Order: sequence, then structure tokens, then C-alpha cells
Amino acid sequence: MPTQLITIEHHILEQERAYPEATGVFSNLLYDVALAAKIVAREIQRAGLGNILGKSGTVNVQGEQQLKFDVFANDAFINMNSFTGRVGIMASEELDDLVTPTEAMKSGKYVLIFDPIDGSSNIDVNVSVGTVFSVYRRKTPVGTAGTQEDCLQPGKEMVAAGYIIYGSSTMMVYSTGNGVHGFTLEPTLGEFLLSHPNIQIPEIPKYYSTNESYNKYWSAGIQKYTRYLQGLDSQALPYKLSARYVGSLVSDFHRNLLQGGIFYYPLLYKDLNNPKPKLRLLYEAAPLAFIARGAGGYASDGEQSILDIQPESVHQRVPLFIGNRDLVEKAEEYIRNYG
Ligand code: P6P
Repeated sequence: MPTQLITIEHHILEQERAYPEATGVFSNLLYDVALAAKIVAREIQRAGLGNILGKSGTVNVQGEQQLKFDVFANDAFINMNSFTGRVGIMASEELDDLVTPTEAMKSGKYVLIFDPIDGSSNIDVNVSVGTVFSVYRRKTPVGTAGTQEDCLQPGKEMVAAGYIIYGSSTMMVYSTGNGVHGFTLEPTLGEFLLSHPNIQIPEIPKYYSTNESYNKYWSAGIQKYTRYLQGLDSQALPYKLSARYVGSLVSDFHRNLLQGGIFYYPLLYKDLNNPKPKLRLLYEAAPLAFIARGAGGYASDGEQSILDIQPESVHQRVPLFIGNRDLVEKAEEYIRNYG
């Protein structure tokens, strides 16, 4: 029986069939994202060879030195979506302000928010990195340029989200709210082929992922929660977990999605009076929370669902606990009980 090859384009079209009123704009937007991902994937495979390693000489809004690759990937996602008339406004983790809307974008019905390359400092040591994206419907009227209001929507309003992981193989994982599906790039065809249909996070987790070098900066509750995960707390953990931490969010998230686990990046109390989160709500936490929920998992800021948070600024940061629901809810319990 020949193996059925299902490309991401076919899969998106199949998903569209469930919506008779669909016009195809949303599907075409997802194709555009997949094409941008292929462009980035091609370059990243050559990153060690091309002349794009090294610093671009610019600094992004996060104050991070921009690698040439951040700029390349950022341009790829912007260029693939600026003139289609499908996207009304774009926000990139690499840019201080929103992407300046083109004339074509005035007719766009959707909002595209993305982190073009998350964890880019790992590229020059050949550690997997990723792109994270999310799609919302516009709130402002079509026919005008999109605004910040369109971008500041809670994750529960999301209509699609996904990530691309550039690793030993390039995979694109996406959801439109109807299951989470993984596609692996076949480079000789230039096609993302369905390889992981209907991903569900395993009921029994295998890993916990966090940067334990920050233990001294964690709250008492998180220090105690981590001992729980290590089987060292008075509360018994019903299974044994191993520690895995890549330091590349998409890599850590993807492994836990497929094999079960929790990733957490809590508030850091480097200044006891001013604890700070690191990860971004719009660009990282909310899209991955949408994927986690679709796969039967859960994501929280330690107190509430990430998807319920009303963003106040596009570069807002949040604490993140994401993966198996019972482990995330246990983190919330430790924070409630121990701070
Ligand atoms: P730390 C990469 O810079 C990133 O934004 C995420 O991809 C990753 O999970 C996190 O930061 C790693 O942060 O402080 O452990 O190096």
C-alpha cells in the first residue's frame, strides 16, 4: 500500500473544507508562512557555510545583539506577507514597532505575530532553533491600516498558531484549533509532509525543563516545586522525570510536546523588589500555549492560563509554565501555597 504523502498545503486545504464559508484567505496565509519557513530553513542549513553568521551590528528591542540570521528570517516572514492583502498588520519580536503597513495590507483581514528566530544565539553552536507564529482576526476595520489594537488580543482569540523547528530535520507544527499537526520538510521536494498527525502530549511526562542555575533567584514556591519534580519534596511525584534543558524554547517545547514534560521559566528575583520574567507573551508564550492546549496540555503564568491574559504591550514578558496539564497545575498550587 503506497504511503499517502500529505503536504501541508493539502492538509490546510482539508482543514478549510470544514468551514464552507471560508474564502481561502486564511489558508493562503498559512501557505505563505510555510513558504517563508522553507526560505529560512534553506538558509539555516547553510548557516555554517554562508556569510550570514555573525552579528548584524544592530540591536533589537530586547537589547539583544541581532545576528545576521535574525535579520534574514525577519525579512523573509515580512516580505512573504506584506503584499498578499491577507495580513492587515504584523508584529515581530525583532522590531521595536509594528511592521509598517503596505497599501496592500489595508485589505488584510488577519494579524500575523511572529518571532522569526527564537534562540538564535544557538545557531553558531549548531543547536536547534525555531520560528514561532500566531494568527488573529483583525479588530479594526478592513480598508484601513492595522493598528496595535489588532495585536493586543488575548491568546484565546487566536485562530492559528505554530512553530518551525530547524533541527536535525526541519519540522512545522501548526494548529487552527482543530488538532495539532506536525510536518517534516523533505528538502529534495521542498515540501512539508505530514509526519505527526493529531499530536497529543503523552499522559505520563518524561522531562522537566528549566534553567536550574537560576534556582537562587526563584521564589520559595518554585524552589520547592522543583524539588517536587526531582522527587525530593514531601509530596510524592507519581513518576520519575529527567532534566532536559536546551536553552532554545522551541526545542524544549517540541521535545516535551512529543514525549511529555513541563518547561518553565519563572519570575527571577535578581532584585527582590522587582522580579522579572523573560519570555514574551505575544511572540512565545501565547502561540505555544495555543498549541499546548490543542495537544491536551496547558500553559500558565503561574496563576492563570496564558490564553486568558490581556496583553498591554507588544513586547510584554510573562513567567511561563507549559506542558502536561497536571504538572503545570501543580506549579500553580505550589505558587499559591508557598509563594
Ligand atoms: P536562559 C532564547 O534566548 C530564549 O528566549 C528561549 O529560546 C530560551 O528558552 C530562553 O531564552 C533561555 O534563557 O536564561 O536559560 O539562557
